[in-house]
Amino acid sequence: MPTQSFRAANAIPNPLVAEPIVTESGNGVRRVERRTVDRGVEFRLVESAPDRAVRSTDNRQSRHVAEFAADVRASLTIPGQRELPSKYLYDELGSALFEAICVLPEYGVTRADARLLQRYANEIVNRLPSPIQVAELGSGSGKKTRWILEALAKRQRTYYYPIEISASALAACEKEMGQIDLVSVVGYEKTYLDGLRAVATRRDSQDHLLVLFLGSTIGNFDREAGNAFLREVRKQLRPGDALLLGTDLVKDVDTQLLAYDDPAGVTSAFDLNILARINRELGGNFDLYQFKHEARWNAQERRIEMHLRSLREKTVTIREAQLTITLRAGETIWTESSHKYHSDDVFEMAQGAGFTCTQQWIDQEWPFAQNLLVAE
Ligand code: AVJ
Repeated sequence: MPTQSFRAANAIPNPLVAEPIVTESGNGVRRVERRTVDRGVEFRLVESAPDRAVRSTDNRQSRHVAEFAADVRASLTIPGQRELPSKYLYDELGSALFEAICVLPEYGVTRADARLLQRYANEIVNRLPSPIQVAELGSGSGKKTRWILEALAKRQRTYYYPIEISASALAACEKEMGQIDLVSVVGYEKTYLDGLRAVATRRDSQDHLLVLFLGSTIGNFDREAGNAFLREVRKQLRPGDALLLGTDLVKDVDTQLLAYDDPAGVTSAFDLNILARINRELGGNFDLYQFKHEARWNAQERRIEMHLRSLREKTVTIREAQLTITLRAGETIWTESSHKYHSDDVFEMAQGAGFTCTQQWIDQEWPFAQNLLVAE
């Protein structure tokens, strides 16, 4: 009997064992096809792998740990105010928690961003040169990008390159956007500028580029670093290329504080997860119950700051960072900044970086601006 059931299972044609036919289709997409034919029925397995086939090798994993450990060590030992780099908030759990933040009634940023894109997608697209390809910095799941891609795909086949350090967010984005007619998606699991460099060097000489930097992610940068970042983006562009930049605008302080300290505690969980991640990936022993999430409005810098306050004096060890620190009772770790803008700020930022802000669309319900910056 066991022999027979073994035979029956074995008799199912399995394309996985067939010889792979590999084709490179340009734009970094590698197509692997395996085919078997059984009693006239063809079984086919097709995988499309953008040039990230090497993205999770052991090598890369250990490099990631070393870099994470070095960053944690450097930022937690800054004299005066300890910090952690906000990009480490976004592991798989952090990205999922951020998606939850985006649907909080108190956090209007994402809905305002999406409303503007939905309402003005055609108007925005009509201002762009052709042919044009699209790169997105920090795509997240890419939901709101759909409006722009659909508007563009009405006039041309559109290549869309999401650039994202979160593998899970990138996978979700590729799946979702890959379903739009006449849109081809090639994801880059890279940092913003590395990804943009890869996209920019790969394109043909007649192709223009639209860079999307949505959701007010620029707000994570200090003002000076934000300006420097825009200049770096500009360096990868040609005159006439465009940057669509989302910026959350200054609004009343209570509304802003509530958006970063919601009563259901989702933002608190998002913030605390950075400590949990250090425990998981770097062998840390933070006791999350001994920390309290805090949102502050820094009026001088016009930014919300997220902090984690240690409720008591506590010694923490992080094995992979070879680090032991003692936090005082009441001391905070600064985990993120979200700068807020006046609508005029953006025109200045654009000028300083070699762009002209040719148009701005502002949401009336939740002050937020979509800005079209054209490379000079
Ligand atoms: C993704 C950086 C735009 O600053 O509003 C939301 C991140 N942090 N709630 C923001 C965030 C806490 C968000 N950005």
